[in-house]
Amino acid sequence: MSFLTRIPPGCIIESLYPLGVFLNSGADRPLTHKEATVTTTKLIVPDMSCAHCELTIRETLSPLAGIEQVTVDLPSKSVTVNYDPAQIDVDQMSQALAEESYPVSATELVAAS
Ligand SMILES: [Cu+2]
Repeated sequence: MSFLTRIPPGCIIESLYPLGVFLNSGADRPLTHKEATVTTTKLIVPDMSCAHCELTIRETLSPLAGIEQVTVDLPSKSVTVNYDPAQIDVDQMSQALAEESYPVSATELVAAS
């Protein structure tokens, strides 16, 4: 948590993570403004039903350019993605998942950059 003290007051990063999601928690370096241009969106994927689905979804999204982090939650059938909006958008993620037979039924912006 010590890195928090290095974020200047009023830095945009504070408004980025209203849900307490810290991308680089544990990283032994200060967050920069460049790294802060990360958007978080939740994708609802109703067809995921087991750990295998979870793995497929993670392996589909993770390699895409601009994807920073993929967190799959099976019980809520949601995929929380941290990404650089300059490199990839939600439509591209949805399309990649649809091609793997995991269509996205809804999306919810969690935090914009
Ligand atoms: Cu499955």
